[in-house]
Amino acid sequence: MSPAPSRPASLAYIGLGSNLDQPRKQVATALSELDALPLSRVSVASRLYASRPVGPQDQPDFVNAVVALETYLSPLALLDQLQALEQRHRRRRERHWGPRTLDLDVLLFNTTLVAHPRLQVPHPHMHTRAFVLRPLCEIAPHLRLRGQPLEQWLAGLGDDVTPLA
Ligand code: ROI
Repeated sequence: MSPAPSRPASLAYIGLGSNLDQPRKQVATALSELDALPLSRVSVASRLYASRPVGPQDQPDFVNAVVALETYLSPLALLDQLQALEQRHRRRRERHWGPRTLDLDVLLFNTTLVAHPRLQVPHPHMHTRAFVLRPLCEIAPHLRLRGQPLEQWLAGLGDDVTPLA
């Protein structure tokens, strides 16, 4: 991620999800594309997980993962990059909460709160979603959301999220 500016990098956590067009491949490819984003590098990536869909059940299971991304981009510049990357995967989203080729969500950005029409950070639903919390817990077990450890949030949710072999 050269050139290295003099200020420290930010640490963003990004959630990845796919349930269309070879989801494992979509997510695996996106992991290396995230590492190649300008002024950014993936410092840790979770394993890939299979998860039952949250929302409408008449759609395929998802593949999910979470990465920690060191970045010198601002939250909105990062969002622009993630949306461009989704488009390169010819993102299809057939209906609200329906199947998609690739979804990339900014979950956390340092301890920054972002309340912008295009972006809310922390992601407003992340503490309710095992498909985010389980991989996040693998790479950042120390994190707390709304004052509560990830494991505690997970304990209150059905656990239908399992690592892929
Ligand atoms: N369900 C699962 N299991 N994984 C996702 O990534 C996912 N993404 C979504 C909705 C449709 C809410 N459900 C999901 O956007």
